[in-house]
Amino acid sequence: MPHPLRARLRTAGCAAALMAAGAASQAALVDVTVTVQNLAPGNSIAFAPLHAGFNSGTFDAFNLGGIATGPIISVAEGGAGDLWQAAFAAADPGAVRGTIGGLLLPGATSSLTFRVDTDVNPFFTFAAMAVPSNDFFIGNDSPTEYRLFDAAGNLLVPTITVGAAEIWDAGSEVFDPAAAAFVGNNGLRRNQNSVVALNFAELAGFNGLTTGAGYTFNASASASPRCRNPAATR
Ligand SMILES: [Ca+2]
Ligand SMILES: [Ca+2]
Repeated sequence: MPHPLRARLRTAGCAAALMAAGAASQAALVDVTVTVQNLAPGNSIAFAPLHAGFNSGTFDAFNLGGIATGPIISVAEGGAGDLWQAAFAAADPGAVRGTIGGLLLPGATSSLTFRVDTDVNPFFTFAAMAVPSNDFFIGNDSPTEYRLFDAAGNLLVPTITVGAAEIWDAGSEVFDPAAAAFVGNNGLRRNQNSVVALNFAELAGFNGLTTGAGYTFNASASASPRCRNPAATR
């Protein structure tokens, strides 16, 4: 029988994060509940549904300084992530993938339970669009950045915290509030023809606009390199 484990992906006071806690396990098969929590201040950034997968560490969706391709663009521009999921499945057929929750507003939490063979899929990969934005997202550049399980199936990483300084600009769509998801018309997009870069400063350009959820946006993003929530440390 699978061992139950609880994982929590928390968003620090500036952007988003994974936290797992539970009994150590010996068997390869475990049920892992991943909780994603948006710890951004009220009226600040929200996240599209979080795409995630436990995997073998081979699916690499993007590179800092590289041209974004279809799979990560499908996350960064609109959040649907359909091409990201398909590319993940093609690159790593044994991965256990899913999409956690719906629109994650500031302060909100979503969870999903995955049945994971820790021998086959010890790594965790995630990606979600940050909104409002044209093409901003969170996610791990290296597919082996987060090894959650050791060879014995013990949980190694109970928490992943993502700060504002770790928000990516896909470089695929020009900054334009009129074309930004959550505050504008996504269909008005224009090509940026750039590369993946770290960028959260542009979020302030949406301040004062009314979001699709009805609140007036205020980025309130800070430059601290990792806005780690004390409660989420491991
Ligand atoms: Ca990469
Ligand atoms: Ca952009």
